[in-house]
Amino acid sequence: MSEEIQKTMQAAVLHGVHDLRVEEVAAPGRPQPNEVRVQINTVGICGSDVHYWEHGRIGDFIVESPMVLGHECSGTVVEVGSAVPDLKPGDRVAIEPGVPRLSTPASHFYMKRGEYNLCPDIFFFATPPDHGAFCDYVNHPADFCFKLPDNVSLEEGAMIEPLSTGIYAARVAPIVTGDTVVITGAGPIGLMNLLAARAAGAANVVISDTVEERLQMARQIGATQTVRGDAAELKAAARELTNGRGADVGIEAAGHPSAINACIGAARAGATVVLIGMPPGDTAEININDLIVREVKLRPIFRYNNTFPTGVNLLASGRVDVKPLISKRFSLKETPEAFEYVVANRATCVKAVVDVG
Ligand code: 572
Ligand code: ZN
Repeated sequence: MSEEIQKTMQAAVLHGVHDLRVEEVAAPGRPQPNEVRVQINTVGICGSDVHYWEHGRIGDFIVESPMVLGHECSGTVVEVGSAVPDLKPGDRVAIEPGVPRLSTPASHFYMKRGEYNLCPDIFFFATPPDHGAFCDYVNHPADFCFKLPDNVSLEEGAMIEPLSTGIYAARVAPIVTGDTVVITGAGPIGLMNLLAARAAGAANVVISDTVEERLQMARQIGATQTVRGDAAELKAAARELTNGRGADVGIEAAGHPSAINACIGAARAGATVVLIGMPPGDTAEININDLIVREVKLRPIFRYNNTFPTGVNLLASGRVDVKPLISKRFSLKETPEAFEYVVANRATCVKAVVDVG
């Protein structure tokens, strides 16, 4: 192909704390042989995007130079590299934002094990210094673009990324048919985990939060019980459902020390508690003796791997419906207002999305 392609495009670029600008930037050139050029359609706003906007950093990842935000994205393939076997222009795809660069032996080691989320050199949209997807076009490896069937919208496709944490948690725990699961935290991550847990066959999902609006949403999308109270109430709820044992699986999605301990406390002996939330200050006091005598296994997860094909199937089959979680839509030009909106409406806004195309 040799027609001219656009040299510039619009993008939402973070210049500093509370300084997000929609401006003209250089567009990507021709895709590499293994890449496709994707015209971005929908990008969800993640808590990490908001965190960079509010604080300019997450831990050691510091926004040192202007960075395009956004990593929950989908779009339409507009050009295909010469070595791409299975995608063509016009295909609608969900984009997996994390791609190992394979620049070190360690990276090859983890890639060959299928644990590519652990590759130390992973490229990840909107994690400094890597640019994200609040823009018109990206070039992306075709292996990390997943064709959506006709019955899955691009908006739903963009939700596969946040759903992936739930798919991965359910897989590694594992959640098996009939399980009783407790989830601490009913924010976007907790709610995506709720959807994935039900799809994995959990018979009972008890979810806790301090915000009633979030619990109401949780009940609407499949929570069998919600708890607004403290750790004792969550534990009592889990025990009542399990002949006094406690939950088979715990999923910690609040990132608060008290929620971590509430999740562990509600889990039965021999359970796995999946840790997703990152506590501010990085640490939490945990009773190790309690973990040992009850053989409660802690299983931290870092992003996910190999979840997108599952995500496509869950949406296409109707086993998961992410549509109720999309709370508000904005245009690319309105991205700065979208961030203001998300922060002002944390209790009720689960997922705001930017319709780029
Ligand atoms: O969807 C990917 C994702 N990952 C998050 C948060 C939100 N969305 N993580 C929490 C922050 N870490 S990090 O290691 N980092 C900024 C690279 O602290 C990544 C995973
Ligand atoms: Zn995210």
